[in-house]
Amino acid sequence: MCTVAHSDPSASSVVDGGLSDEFAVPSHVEDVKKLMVEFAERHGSAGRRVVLITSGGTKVPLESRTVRFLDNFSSGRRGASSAEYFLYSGYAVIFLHRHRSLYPYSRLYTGVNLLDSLRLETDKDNGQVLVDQKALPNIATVLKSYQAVKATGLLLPVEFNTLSEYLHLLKAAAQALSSIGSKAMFYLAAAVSDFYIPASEMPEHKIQSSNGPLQISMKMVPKMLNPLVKDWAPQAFVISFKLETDPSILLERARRALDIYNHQAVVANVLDTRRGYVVVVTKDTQHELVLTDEEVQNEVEIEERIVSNLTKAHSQFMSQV
Ligand code: PAZ
Repeated sequence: MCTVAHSDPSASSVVDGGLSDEFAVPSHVEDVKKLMVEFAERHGSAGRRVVLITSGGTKVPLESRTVRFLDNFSSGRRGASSAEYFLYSGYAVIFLHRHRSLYPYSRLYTGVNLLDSLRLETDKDNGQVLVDQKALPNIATVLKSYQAVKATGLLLPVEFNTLSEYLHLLKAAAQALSSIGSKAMFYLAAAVSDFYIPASEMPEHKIQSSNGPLQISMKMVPKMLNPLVKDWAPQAFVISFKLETDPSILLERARRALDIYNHQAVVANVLDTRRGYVVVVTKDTQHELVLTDEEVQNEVEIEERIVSNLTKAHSQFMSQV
């Protein structure tokens, strides 16, 4: 592992919310950043808007040779389905997602056992393998959309495994997108841990239960929104997400985030109702997006509404700068 070189101005702790002091820079970040810079410039110069979506949860290890970790509930469904709706709306998408969380298009088949949906045309081992389209509903349409997106290079998937990777890749993405100014949108739907154990305070080996009950002390993860909005991509359209379990504090927390970070909108949601109800909160407005029972039955997805609301707000934002 290497630590952040203080001679690298882009890694200076003045603009990274303390990131460089606590989290080592993963070795592949510079290479991924080059891909993101090229992606942003290619699509920006073609007049296209680019959205960075963060998606999935984060794992926080308790031991450096990790046996145990603290995880969270996020499946990555919101990020993956939103990516599809942004692509339909003409955006190019950088999809910064946790390894093995839901992925655009394939997310529709995560509950399916692949082997139950295939059959052999003949008994021969090298014969054709056929797909049972009943086991994979709409597979032809979905496959066409997926292949079209791949062929046009509109989707750049970037994976993270650790919290440190997530933080450094988000910073790299923000710096990469700064070149396209207000055409960039940040859609920060990942559920990122607020707490972590610094490497220097983590036991190396598996914590022994024979030592009795465990007490852990965790530090606060640096808030990335602050340097993102102020320093890394100050012209971009930035949306954060706020999840609560107590509905009575949701809107106050969303408004507080807008006051502190001064970004454009918060998508506020409650754990149990998040698939059918969200509120898009801006400094001056508050839009409730709700699915009716009938819409839920017809498999309408709330992400379609969220993306439609935010792409319109993004157009307005761009016309004002
Ligand atoms: O990933 P998912 O579809 O299961 O859940 C989406 C979500 C609840 C993680 C997202 O809407 C969200 O609120 N993200 C921010 C969470 C937070 O840190 O407050």
